[in-house]
Amino acid sequence: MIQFSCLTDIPNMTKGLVRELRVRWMLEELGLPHESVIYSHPETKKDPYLLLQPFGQVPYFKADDLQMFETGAILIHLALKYNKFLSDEEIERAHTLQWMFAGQTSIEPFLFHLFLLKFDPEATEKTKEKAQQICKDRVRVLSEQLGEKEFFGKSFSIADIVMTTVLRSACMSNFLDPHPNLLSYMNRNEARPAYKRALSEHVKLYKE
Ligand SMILES: N[C@@H](CCC(=O)N[C@@H](CS)C(=O)NCC(=O)O)C(=O)O
Repeated sequence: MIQFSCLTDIPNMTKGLVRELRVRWMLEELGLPHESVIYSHPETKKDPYLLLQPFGQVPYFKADDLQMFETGAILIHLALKYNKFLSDEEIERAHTLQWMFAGQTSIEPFLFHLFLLKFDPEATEKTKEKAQQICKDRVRVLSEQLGEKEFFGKSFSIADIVMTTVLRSACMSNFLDPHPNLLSYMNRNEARPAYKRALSEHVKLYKE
């Protein structure tokens, strides 16, 4: 049985933002049986957890003889193994990977930085405004690039799993409001039955 790790005892404000949701969503899309292994935050910082995820983060992923970490790599592995959500046509595949990495490296770190600043008592208003502006600019470029397209590639792909989950925190800060195409993109992807199933399992980890 495929297994992946997730956290319990984590703040309610991270609901729907933890990266394990991406792996859940992919597994639901693929219709693969899976189980999540739940850890407390302190447990992830010591052995035996560190043997599975050396940075002490979630998720790790285990299937048969394979043990790995890094959400993006897990999604690529699953897409290649099951030949879904990553085209085998060279140009389309390259563009899917481009948008997947754009989500993870050109958008997510800036949104995360802003998230951290919000809870940093030493962060000045000026620093927060600057960080906000970077996020707004990145989201604007994304909106321009998506244009009237349904997805970042020709069809739904691992790039959309990453981008949708990355943009959830941008949604919470209302950064998508000036961009109806991105709002429709989010609605379209979040309406997928596999996403709904994944999110419903994910939120069960949180105590109200
Ligand atoms: N690059 C890693 C990042 C994993 C990561 O940041 N996990 C967060 C949850 S989204 C975590 O475990 N945070 C708790 C911590 O760092 O102590 C991946 O994509 O898998």
